[in-house]
Order: sequence, then structure tokens, then C-alpha cells
Amino acid sequence: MNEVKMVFFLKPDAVIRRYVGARTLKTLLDKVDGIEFLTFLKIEPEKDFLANQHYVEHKGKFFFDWLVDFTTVAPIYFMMIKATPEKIEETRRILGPTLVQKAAEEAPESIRGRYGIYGGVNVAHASDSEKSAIRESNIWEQYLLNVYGSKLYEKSPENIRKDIERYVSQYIDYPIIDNLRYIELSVRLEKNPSLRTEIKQKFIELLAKETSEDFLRSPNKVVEKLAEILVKNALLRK
Ligand code: 3AN
Repeated sequence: MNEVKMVFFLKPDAVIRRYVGARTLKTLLDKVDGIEFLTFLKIEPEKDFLANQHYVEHKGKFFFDWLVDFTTVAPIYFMMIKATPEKIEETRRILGPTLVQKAAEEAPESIRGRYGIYGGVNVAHASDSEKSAIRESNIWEQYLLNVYGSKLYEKSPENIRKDIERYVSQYIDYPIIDNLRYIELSVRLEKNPSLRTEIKQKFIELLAKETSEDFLRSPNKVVEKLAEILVKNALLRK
């Protein structure tokens, strides 16, 4: 059996929307048989690393700058997972297609189909093949070793699993806004860009209902920043 490490992270939308992050992690724990986590870290990756390494294949695409901004509006929760080609495929199937509208139509029970906001605001990242798993785990490992040194793999998989279970129980009973609402507002904005300010305010209100006090009070204004990302997402030139 060919064993590699794959990269999985909760993107800022799933971190700010507390239920969504907890449900995503619970789904991995419940559905991926024998899943073994090697890290579970709350991190704020640098734009330079995302732009020039993790997302380098997307450089030049219409959504590239937006994507790097999106991934850095709030912390992400980063996991390295022990994987085989089959586990990678299974995890991707559970996550669903990249774009939320496609996920909602073709895989409505997938994580992105159920909880994605719109377009590329799609809850989580997961390596999509053995090749990308090897590439991504190598670059992230190098990047994180610079920050954490030998502490990176200090915790046992059993203790990491307990950390993830604690995260799930802390946030699983948070309220959730139907993603249809975010889709409706995004479509309205796409059709009528002059509604920008009004719809941004609405996004702020909805996100505020789903997030925790620490993010509401954060001097970094992560909720407002994510709302602006949702606005730009709806108005992205394709
Ligand atoms: P995936 O995350 O499913 O592996 P990639 O690697 O093709 O998808 O794209 C990386 C990220 O770029 C996606 N998760 C999504 O956030 C964003 N993205 C990809 N395609 C688009 C698009 N057409 N419009 C907006 N964002 C996109």
C-alpha cells in the first residue's frame, strides 16, 4: 500500500462559521475509516507562501489574487493526514466538487454542497491526487518546520484526534444559516453590482450569527473582511 501524507485545511469561511468547521471535521472523523491525523494547527500562513508555493499553479487565473486574499482573512486549521490514493479519493468525494453551485447540484450531500457559500468559497482544501498530496505535504512540511521545528510532529495521532474532537464538541451546536441564503444574496449581487454595500452589510449580519465572540470582538475585523471577500467573489470577472 502506497502511503503518503495529504493536506487538508479548513478555509476561513469554515473557521468563522463555527458550525461549518465543526461539522466538516466531524464528517472526516465519522466517515473516513481509520483516518489518522499528523497535525492539527491553527495557523495564519503568509501570502507569499500561498501565492508562490501552495497556490502557484493558479497564478495568472482571474481568481488568483482573490484566492490568496480569501485564504488569509482569518486563521485556517491545518491538518496533515496519513493517506493512501484511496483515502485521498474518498476524502475528495466527501468534500465535493470545487465550485459550490456545482457541488450543490451534483453532490448535494457533500460538505461543499451543503455548506459552501458560493463559487470558490468552499469550506476546505484537500489534496486532490497522490501527486498533489506529495507536492503539498512537502512544501507545507518545509514551511511549518521553519516555524515549529521539531515540535511539528510532537503530538501523537491519538492526542491530535482528541484535540479535533474537542474542537468539534466546542462548536458543533453553534447556529447555522442555510447556504441557500448566501447563494441567493451572491446571485443578486452578481446581477446587480450596485447593491454592493447593502449586501455586504447583510453578509456581515449573517456571518455574525454563525461566529463566536472572539471573532466578533477581534481587532482584525475578520467578519467584515470575509464579507468583503464574499462581495468580491460574487463580482469576480470570469
Ligand atoms: P480544489 O480546492 O477543489 O482542489 P483548485 O485547486 O482547482 O480546487 O482551486 C483552488 C481554489 O481556488 C478552490 N478551492 C477555490 O477556492 C478557488 N477556485 C478555483 N476555481 C475557481 C473559480 N472558477 N472561481 C473562483 N474560485 C475558484
